[in-house]
Amino acid sequence: MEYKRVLITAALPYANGPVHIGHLAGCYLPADVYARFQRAKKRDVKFVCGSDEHGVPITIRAMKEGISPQDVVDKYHAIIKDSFEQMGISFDIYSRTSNKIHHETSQAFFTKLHKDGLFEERATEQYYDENKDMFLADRYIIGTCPICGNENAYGDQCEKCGSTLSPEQLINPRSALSSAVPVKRITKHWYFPLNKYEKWLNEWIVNGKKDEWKANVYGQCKSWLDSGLQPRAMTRDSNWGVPVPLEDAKGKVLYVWFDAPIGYISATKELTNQWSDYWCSEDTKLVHFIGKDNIVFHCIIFPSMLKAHGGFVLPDNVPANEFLNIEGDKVSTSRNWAVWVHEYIKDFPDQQDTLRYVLCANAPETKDNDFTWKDFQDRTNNELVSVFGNFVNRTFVLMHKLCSGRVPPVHDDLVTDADKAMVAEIAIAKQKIEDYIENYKFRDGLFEVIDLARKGNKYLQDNAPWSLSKTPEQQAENQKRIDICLHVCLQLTANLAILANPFLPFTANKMCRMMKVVERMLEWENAGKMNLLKVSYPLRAPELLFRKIEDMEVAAQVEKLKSNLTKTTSANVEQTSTDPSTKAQDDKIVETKPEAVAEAPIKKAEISIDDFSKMDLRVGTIMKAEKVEKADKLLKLELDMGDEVRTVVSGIAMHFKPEEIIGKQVTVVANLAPRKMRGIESRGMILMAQNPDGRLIFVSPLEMAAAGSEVR
Ligand code: B3M
Ligand code: ZN
Repeated sequence: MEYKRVLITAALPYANGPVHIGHLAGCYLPADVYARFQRAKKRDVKFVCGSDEHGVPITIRAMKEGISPQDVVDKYHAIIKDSFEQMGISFDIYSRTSNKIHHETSQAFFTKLHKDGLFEERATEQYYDENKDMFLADRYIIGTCPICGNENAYGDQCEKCGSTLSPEQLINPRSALSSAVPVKRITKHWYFPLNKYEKWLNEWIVNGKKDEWKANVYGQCKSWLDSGLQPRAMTRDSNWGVPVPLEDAKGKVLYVWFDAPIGYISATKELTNQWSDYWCSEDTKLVHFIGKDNIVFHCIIFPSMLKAHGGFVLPDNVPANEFLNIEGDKVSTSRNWAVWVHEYIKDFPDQQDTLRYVLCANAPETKDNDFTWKDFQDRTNNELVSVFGNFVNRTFVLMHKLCSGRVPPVHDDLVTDADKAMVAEIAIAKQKIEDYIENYKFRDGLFEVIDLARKGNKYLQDNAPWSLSKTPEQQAENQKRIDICLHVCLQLTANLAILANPFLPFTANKMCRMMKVVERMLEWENAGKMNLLKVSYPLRAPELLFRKIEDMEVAAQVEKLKSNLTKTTSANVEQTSTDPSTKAQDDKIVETKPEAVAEAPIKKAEISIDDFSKMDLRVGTIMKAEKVEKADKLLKLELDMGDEVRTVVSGIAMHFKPEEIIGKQVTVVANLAPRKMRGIESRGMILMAQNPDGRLIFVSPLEMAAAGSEVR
């Protein structure tokens, strides 16, 4: 269907720290490429974003830095906004959820649902700090981990052993704010009945969207839906956030994942009076760009909220990316293992497109990917500089030298098939790039841009105008062929500017300056034309489009990463993106039973290396675990295998509680023939070590490995 408008959102980053290149690669860069392309297609585009300034991540950061939450958001909002601007992320608005308009919009949304009688009110017991006079979010409760004995485990997670916890599991719980022993108090909250939307969501996602949405996105939605949805509290006890707009809700704020996505609507309102044309009309194409940890909120919870409210358009697509690791290790803000965008800009001034290029060429579109400084150097030097930059530079230098600085004419009688073939490639590339971008395959699109420049280089090399002009006489004799060749190369340069523009906007602008054309030339419909530069039109001298990255710079960056690395302490708080206060909520607690004693190990017959290499061993990350009904020993696991999510049924239920093992990395025999257990198809087996006392231990990589990594 043809849409009238394109409404593009990018996840609102928490204003509790600066943004790093993983954020860029995962969400903001693809969103920007898409937005720039849509604008170049002259579509009616709004690209909205802003800082997410509520929730536990902010208050935790405030506690850590010893400043107020307001100071935290003011500080990081400014840094984040500036980083995006510097990197050319072309939001139409970058707002913030502390704005009045957002408070009003999200409160009105809540009020509408409340008036419609949608919320269920529930009273539950929660930990309360009597010294501070407040209820404690899970992250604010510290105690001894029941699994590993770490005395500084959080109410939602032990950072030492990685177990997911709930506050009730902590031994000797204490308040992180005052160290007081918390007491239990009854508190009332408003629950959104997600369960009532299950049927509709199934209809909409499973029967409707599966072919369009990326496999990782669809897979996560499906597994949430399959395990059944529960009502979810949409309010919290806190003094930081959007106050719940009800009489009997003193000291309560909207749950951050209730208010934050409404931030997309408030930002659009702030941007234009015509906001409802975008949000409330069926001919808007709404696209949410996010990271994979936000999938459930954008595909399940927010759409249900929109549906419940009524009158809003639903997302057409949610192209979530996976994660970008750094130098082989997972990004960790608490360990400071990250490349910060504001620091990159300082270290590499005017090299924005270089980073945009590398991050897009290596984007974690279908699986987690790794960023290394060496790869940054290689891609810059071997692709941007040697292929794209080199082609444009050679074309300009030769045109100045052999065609007196003006666009040479075409001499029809001397045009060859090779010239025509080169011209034809431009239209082919245009179509491919367009299709790739429309389908959120930005890496493939960018590859086509470089490939076209590569073809330009080859064309130039084959014609070698420099070898036709060794003496003035020879040049005079060959001038017509020289003209044709450089005419084609110059028109190709103009076309490359158009095709590269969504990806490399700074470069496209420089090229416009060199060609003395206005930026309007960059409109997409102009791609494929061979008269973008008029014959005899004088052009400027070439500017350097990209520069080489030196070995020294690579070494310095790697060194910087390593020396910045801090050890995790309990005082360090990960810049989590999913609100930690709710993590344990959807997990079910399972009783463990006494463990069986292991049998003596059996010595097996010797095998050859070939026998061994038949096994495809992989690292998988446990994303979900649940008991299999009527089977005491079995757990059904969902494993992130990098490019797919797998279901494996494992006989470890007597040894582990499902909620303890979420996030653990395990070794999987990935090519084991599938088999059905209790009606569930198990695809693979996980490896366990067994202690003499019968205890089972996961065979896990010592350091976090990318999901799907081969074990050899
Ligand atoms: N702030 C999580 C994140 O920064 C959250 C996104 C909100 S999008 C409405 O990844
Ligand atoms: Zn622990």
